[in-house]
Amino acid sequence: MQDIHPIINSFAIEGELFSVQANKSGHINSTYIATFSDGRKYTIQRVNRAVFPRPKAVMQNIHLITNHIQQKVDHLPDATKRCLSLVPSKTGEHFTLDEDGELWRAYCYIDEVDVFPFLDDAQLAYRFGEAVGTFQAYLADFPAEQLSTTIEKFHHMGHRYAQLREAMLNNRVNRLNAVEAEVSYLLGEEKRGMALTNALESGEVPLRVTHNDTKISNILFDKKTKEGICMIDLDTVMGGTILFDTGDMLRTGSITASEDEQDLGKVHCDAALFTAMLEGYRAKAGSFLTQTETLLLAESGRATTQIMAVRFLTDYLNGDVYYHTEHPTHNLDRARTQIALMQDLDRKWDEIAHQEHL
Ligand code: GN1
Ligand code: MG
Repeated sequence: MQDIHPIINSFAIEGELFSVQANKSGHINSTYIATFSDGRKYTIQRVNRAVFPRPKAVMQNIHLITNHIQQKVDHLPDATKRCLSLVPSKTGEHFTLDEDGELWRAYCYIDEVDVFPFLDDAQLAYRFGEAVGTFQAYLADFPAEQLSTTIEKFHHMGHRYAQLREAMLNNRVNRLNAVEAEVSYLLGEEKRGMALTNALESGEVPLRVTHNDTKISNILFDKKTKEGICMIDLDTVMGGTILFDTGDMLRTGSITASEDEQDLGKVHCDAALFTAMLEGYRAKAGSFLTQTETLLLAESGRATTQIMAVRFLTDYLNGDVYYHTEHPTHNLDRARTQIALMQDLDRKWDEIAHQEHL
């Protein structure tokens, strides 16, 4: 492990460093928790340059939106838990660069919270929905065009299918034969999967500030109140359709197992959780949703599950070059859970999609 003491030392943090621990939960960045002798903690992260080629633009986006949200939550109880807060470097920037030119940032650590890999409680699902709606509501008056596009076509389904086809063509690590069933299922679903991309491109749904990674493990739930109090992992905040966020919420909040579960018998869509999330979400976002956005809510859950299936399978075919993996079939396992979830969403479609007309 790289010695990160000089990096921590370059942030404007007073006091004596007590310990540093690696946190392995993200698929993209490298994360450490630094504890100081007086008990204060900070999250120290290296932004993955292969994924984010313009990390300074990522930091500028984060700076802009955290300032905006902080003003909105200032008067609320536990205000410091409601938004990530960047720690400046000693030279007054929102980040520091190490000797290899890698960008690092520090956030104040938010304590007394729970994080879940998936849910099994409808009340928490409702709270998750509220958290996503609240995040969007805070940013509803932020001009989306002020944000840089830090990953081009991030949620563009056509682009993700083009990447899948390229990976199939290259078959770089000879894995194509082993995934014929997955590939053929996903190719058959391509047209339907375009729903969100098409709606955004045609202007049927508006461009808004979106988080783009609202998976369940990116929400901090307050230990005491159980409120979904803070949305973390702001790297991909950009302009988009808020359906990308409802989609990732429904994908990760309705599944009954972890994203990389190998026993597909455990992977289902829990219709009660799906419904509860949408109720909580509407309670906070109802005032600004357009009719078309509302009509596409359930579809957003399916499309976002699909885009993740395509992306995981693509990375599997490319030899695991994008996501952190811990074993050779990790990306394939992830792709398979997403396909299983899509299929179960379809089985339960009448039950879960009717509510979009409420
Ligand atoms: C990645 O950064 P992390 O691990 O929260 C990915 C998301 C996926 C997610 C799936 C920049 O998120 O798009 O939905 O994995 N982030 C990026 O777990 O590609
Ligand atoms: Mg992320």
